Amino acid sequence: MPKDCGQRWWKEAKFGMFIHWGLYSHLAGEWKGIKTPHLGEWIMKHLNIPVEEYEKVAEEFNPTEFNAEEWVNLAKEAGMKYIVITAKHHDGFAMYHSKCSKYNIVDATPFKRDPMKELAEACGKKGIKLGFYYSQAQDWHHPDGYGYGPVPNEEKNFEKYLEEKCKPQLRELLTQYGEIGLIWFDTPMIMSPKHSQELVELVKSIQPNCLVNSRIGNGFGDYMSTGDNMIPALPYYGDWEVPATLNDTWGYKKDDNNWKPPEKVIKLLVKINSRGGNYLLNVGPDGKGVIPKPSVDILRRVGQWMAVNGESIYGTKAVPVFPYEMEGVMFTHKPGKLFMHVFDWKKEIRIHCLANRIKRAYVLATGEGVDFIQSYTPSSKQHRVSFRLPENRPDDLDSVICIETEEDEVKLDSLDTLLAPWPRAVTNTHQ
Ligand code: JFZ
Repeated sequence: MPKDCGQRWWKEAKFGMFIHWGLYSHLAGEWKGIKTPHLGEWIMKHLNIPVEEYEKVAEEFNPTEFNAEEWVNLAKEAGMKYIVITAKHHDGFAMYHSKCSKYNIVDATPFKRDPMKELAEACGKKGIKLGFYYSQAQDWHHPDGYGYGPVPNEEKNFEKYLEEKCKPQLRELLTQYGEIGLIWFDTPMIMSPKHSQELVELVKSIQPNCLVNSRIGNGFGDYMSTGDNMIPALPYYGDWEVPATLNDTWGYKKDDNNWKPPEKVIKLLVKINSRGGNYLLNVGPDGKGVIPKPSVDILRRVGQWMAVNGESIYGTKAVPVFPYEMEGVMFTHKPGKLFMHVFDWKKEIRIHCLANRIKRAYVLATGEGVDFIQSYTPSSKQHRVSFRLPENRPDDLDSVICIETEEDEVKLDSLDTLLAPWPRAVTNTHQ
């Protein structure tokens, strides 16, 4: 990602709120008594709802309990620094007042309000960056959109859709809602490199600092969006983000209550950050504009932890891979500080192969000093440090010890020195 200060905010943020909200939220995972077994926002496709019938859902969609300030306050309370909301998902319905398609929340529903306008104002007031999710290829409402109706995609005029709807709507989103932090494109499908490049240039021509994610397609974008809920196995020394659900759907489904508990969310946040990534965690508001209470409760508990331990998350960078696996402990890092996240509190924690010179160690939440003994064994060429933890842990989910080091970077011993070359005598005798 360019090191332009205008885009550094994203690298510092580490934690954002994804919001999937649309006509599908009103259906809540069910259509004419049939429950979709798949993602809530894909109900039109998976239950084969004809466009003419799905359109009529707009006549019932009236999210009168929507409150932009409440949503932004929840993101802030959770410690999230940015919001990405579905301006138009694959169903083609615009959740803002679009002039180029009457198929939008102001013109087609009894709600008549523009929630993106209200959200933009609330984000501006609360210092939260706003991004828009935009499905640039799939559009199940425009006759030339990818995935529209029964017509084979190769028989459509995709360029016509791009010129008539996709590009005009992107211009609307980038000129009518103030500063936009990022456009979160999704499922490029048949987009050519030329198509992807044109959309990136369109975004940057209007708001040069607006970020674009990699799902614009064809290798373009300022950072990589991983697969849904997928975490790179090792530190990935680039700019990347994990889009993730709190339960098993993005769009609201009234029967999906498979919520990730706060301790799992915090562990995922720490794991993703430890490998250098951002965590974009989703909420799926219902058809009345209400974020499900379990989501709210989970994010509030995560926020309590973030309020005390946010220093161990914001602005962190990837930690090199320790040579040994460690149970119940993970690390995040910023120059001169290594944050040890202790999930299983105990009297003593021993860390092998940390070669840094430690200046001091303390409980991040309280500042209480933590005694430690460092040692080095020349014969094994390995460092070892033993931390004696206070009796009481500051947080039952994740207690953070800050280890201040002389060096900015994390220094680790290598196991290579122990992988002695196989004695020649036992090499293959058939050579
Ligand atoms: C897409 C959407 O289809 C889905 O509805 C949701 O919005 C999600 C965030 O994005 O689903 C994807 C897209 C890409 C991958 C997986 C699911 N992928 O690259 O693995």
